[in-house]
Amino acid sequence: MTTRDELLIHLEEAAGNWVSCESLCDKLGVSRSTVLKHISRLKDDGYAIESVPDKGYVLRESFDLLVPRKIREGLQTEVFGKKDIIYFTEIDSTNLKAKGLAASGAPEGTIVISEKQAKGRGRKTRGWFSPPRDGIYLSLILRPNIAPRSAPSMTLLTAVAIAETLLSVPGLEIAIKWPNDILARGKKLAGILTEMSTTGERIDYAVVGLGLNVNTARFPDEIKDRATSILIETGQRVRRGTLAKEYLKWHEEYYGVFQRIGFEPIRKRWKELTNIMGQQVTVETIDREYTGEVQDIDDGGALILRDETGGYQRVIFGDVTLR
Ligand code: BT5
Repeated sequence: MTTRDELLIHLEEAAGNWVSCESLCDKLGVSRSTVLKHISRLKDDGYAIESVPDKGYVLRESFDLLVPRKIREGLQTEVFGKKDIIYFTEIDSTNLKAKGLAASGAPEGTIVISEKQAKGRGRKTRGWFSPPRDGIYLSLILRPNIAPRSAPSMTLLTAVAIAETLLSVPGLEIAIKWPNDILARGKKLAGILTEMSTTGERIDYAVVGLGLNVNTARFPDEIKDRATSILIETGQRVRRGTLAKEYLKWHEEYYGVFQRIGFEPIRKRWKELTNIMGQQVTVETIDREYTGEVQDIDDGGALILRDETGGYQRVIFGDVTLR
């Protein structure tokens, strides 16, 4: 953890009480000027820190930070988030960090979470807009015992877990779009990035990254017509910590179903939560374009299309457009 993030966690744990500069220097093992520098930068980044010469510092409005303590409080899981929660106020990408940790042996259930991403990643070379403290940017390390060809099912399982989480938010109308989007009234509310490392027929680890727009009020021009947030949809701000915990609970539950029973129950639920069954779609993949009516998803999470000639096509990855 960086000194800056440790400092913020100390202030948050003080729960609205003043913390002296001396005690921060002691706890962090750094000089007074380092503390002052980090406090000043955190303030510049919008953290509500007050300072008074004889008292020290206090963090106001810390109720919705995604610090590990807030995630652990009341978390109803056995494994997810019960191991390490690696927290950042700012990082390039939580998926990148999680992949590094997984490669050096971090156990299943480890999560990486950040208040902001400087280079949030989408699929291929795309980006993910990740403004500070507005969304949930969370990556989960998994070590599923499945063949690499079944990997798309991890993304679909995650989509179901996110959809279940969002169903409890009043006034939100959501649908899953194959393979990795959650839409609200046709606009993108959440995206999933699943990345993995394999050896032969084995998955060493998978990292499942969730980007969810919670209290985002505005999007950049390039995406403002296609992106939305819970705040924009419902007019209400929602606590990110509560949502993140709900998501971890649902994800662990479906992951357990997947391991005990297989993909079938998830496939069934996915089909209830998507709006693309029976729709005419175009799917753009790396090397070609498919068109047809969505018939089904198969037991590995691939999309099954029926084209004009009555032939069936199986598509593993791609970008879907409704026609
Ligand atoms: C995705 O890619 O939807 C996967 C997004 C995953 C983001 C999470 S955040 C935590 C973890 N760490 C990471 O670095 N990434 C994951 P894709 O289907 O390729 O969609 C990307 C496209 O969505 C972009 O090209 C934009 O058009 C649009 N977009 C970018 N930011 C958005 C946002 N915040 N909300 C809605 N749409 C967005």
